[in-house]
Amino acid sequence: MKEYFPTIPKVKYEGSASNQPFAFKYYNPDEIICGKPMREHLKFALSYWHTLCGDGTDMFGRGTADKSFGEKDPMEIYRQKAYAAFELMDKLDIDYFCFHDRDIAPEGNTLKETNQNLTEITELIENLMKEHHKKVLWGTANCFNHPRYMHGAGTSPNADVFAFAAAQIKKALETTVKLGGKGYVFWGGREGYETLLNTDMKAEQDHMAFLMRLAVDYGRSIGFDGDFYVEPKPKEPTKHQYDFDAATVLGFLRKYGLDQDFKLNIEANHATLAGHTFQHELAIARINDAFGSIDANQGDLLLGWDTDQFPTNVYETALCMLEVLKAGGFTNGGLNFDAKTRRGSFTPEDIALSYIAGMDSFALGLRIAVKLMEDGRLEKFVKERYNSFESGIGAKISNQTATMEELEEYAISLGEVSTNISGKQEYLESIINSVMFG
Ligand code: XUL
Ligand code: CO
Repeated sequence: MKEYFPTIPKVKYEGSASNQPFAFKYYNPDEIICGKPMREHLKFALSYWHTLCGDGTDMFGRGTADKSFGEKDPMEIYRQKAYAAFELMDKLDIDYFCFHDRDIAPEGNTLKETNQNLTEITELIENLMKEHHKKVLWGTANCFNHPRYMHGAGTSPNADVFAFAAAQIKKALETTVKLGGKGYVFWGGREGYETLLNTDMKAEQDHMAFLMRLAVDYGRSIGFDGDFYVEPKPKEPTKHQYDFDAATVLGFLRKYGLDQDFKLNIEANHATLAGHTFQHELAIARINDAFGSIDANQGDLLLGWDTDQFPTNVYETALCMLEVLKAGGFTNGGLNFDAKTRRGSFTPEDIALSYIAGMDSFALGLRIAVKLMEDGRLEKFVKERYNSFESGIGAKISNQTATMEELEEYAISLGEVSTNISGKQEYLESIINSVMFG
């Protein structure tokens, strides 16, 4: 059988002392941590688009990596991509993958032809999944690349475009169900506006919600029993995206009665573009029972766009995994590396080294998060910080029986607040360092 990445060996756990580049230093897939194997805590997924399609093209230059696998015919190229994807997942010990419809099969001249292409490659992928024991984390439709989506898809001012988007999502849902995916993502690439001077924001949002309702109803009717996700992102490609951040999306879902079917897919770099920390977005999802899945990457805080870098900042991965543990772990979701190698990291080996770096960073993050929980000082501090709500007037506030009159009377009787205690931010940050570095 043809080998697509002959210079990449099967990557195994060797421990932190290893200096072998193609080895995991911290990710030991079958090691049991808090009652379950690391692979189940982390549920790593390969992103088909970056890994098998992204060629390093940027606004100033053409691709630096060839992902055509020596083929010319579009269908043949995509068949090779599929074989290559499964070889990579095997070598990197990755159990899941995520895809857009257009990542796995090429567009034809008509929608009918495009759908036929997709059906054909889906069958190949289904067989490869069985052979290699791999699973779909989530599927989605690419409703942003084709020129017809210049003004958006579900939010386009053109009803014909809406119909095209619906048709595309219908087929993407069928594909996801056929491949046994437990997640389906809506990411609003171009679902937003460039200027309000030409935009009926209410109509656009009503249409988008209707499209999501149609997708839910259709998905459930064909047996999709997984989670629908919205992936918040504030901007890029549009100036303003309607799925701006976790809180905005929750407001939208509730307004349109979609909150029972949708959870959130939180992406690190999207959080920072919205001016939030990754931890903030995850916490918003968790406290609203909307924690679903994660697009694992990191941005460059000096840049104002989505750089989709492989995550290597362990402080961030630790705080992320702390949120995941607090949320009770993943159910249908997981950690999808929505990340690409830099334009200058153009070799096949770079792909493997980047995944290893990302997986090890999250494995370290998990190990640290567990230690932070076992250490207990952070949790204890936060609990104690609010203990004024456990008795007296505080208990009446927390069980919501206090009245305005009573609170006024109480405040007057106090004279002044004399019990504020320090927030000890610096001390708490030093606890993280001591847990991380011993
Ligand atoms: C774009 C992005 C997408 C979604 C899926 O910023 O994150 O790749 O994850 O459409
Ligand atoms: Co993403």
